[in-house]
Amino acid sequence: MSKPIHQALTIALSKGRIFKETIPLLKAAGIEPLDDPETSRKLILDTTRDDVKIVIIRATDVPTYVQYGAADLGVTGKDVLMEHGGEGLYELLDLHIAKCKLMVAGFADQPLPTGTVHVATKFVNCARRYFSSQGRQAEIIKLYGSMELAPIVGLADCIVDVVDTGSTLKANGLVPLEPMFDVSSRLIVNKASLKTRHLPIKSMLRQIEAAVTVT
Ligand code: PRT
Ligand code: MG
Repeated sequence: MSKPIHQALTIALSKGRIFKETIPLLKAAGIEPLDDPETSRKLILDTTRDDVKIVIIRATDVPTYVQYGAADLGVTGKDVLMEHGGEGLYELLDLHIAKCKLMVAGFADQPLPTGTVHVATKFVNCARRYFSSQGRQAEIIKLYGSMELAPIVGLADCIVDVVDTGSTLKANGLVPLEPMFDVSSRLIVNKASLKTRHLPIKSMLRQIEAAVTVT
């Protein structure tokens, strides 16, 4: 496989909140994208550093790109990372951005069944691990979006999803029931890249680390 863009260090980012909140941290390492992914259709962005490129991909694909070395580095939510499993990569740094919680959510007035709980989620691995670690039977129903609808239409007793303000749950008559874990975005690195490109990665890591605001 030829890897033309691999002369440079490649950082995988998703559009939206992760991109917006990562940009100030990359700036501290002298890295500023030359295009705005919200207005440009480019998927590979040159930056103010000749030796660094940014690839724009779906949030859930970031660990996969880094696992296979298609990107050397990436920024991904802990939720996405836990769901992926972390194979082939290392978590380098907690960036303390894009914070939220992975939650079990459902109806305030309906306790979850003591028998099999029907759980709708896109986080099937996280949900399976959570319920089985508590010795609870769960049927996990994989969805790709609009999880909040599932309990309302009787598809599931509850959902597992990321929650920030809780207003999306509230707007659909749901409440947080059980917190599973706190989520923030992490800087991840391909295991082989960390060995072969140790020096540039380490210096970039130091500069980013110094810019992180722990909240
Ligand atoms: O949207 P797409 O399918 O491409 O992927 P994605 O949803 O995984 O990407 P994106 O950019 O929406 O989220 C990227 C990462 O941001 C997630 O993996 C989380 O780590 C983090 N994050 C932080 C959040 C939120 N806060 C958040 N609030 N991700 C999603 N949400 C959703 C939430 O599920 C709800 O539907 O935003 C909506 C508003 O939340 P409330 O609670 O404030 O109403
Ligand atoms: Mg989204």
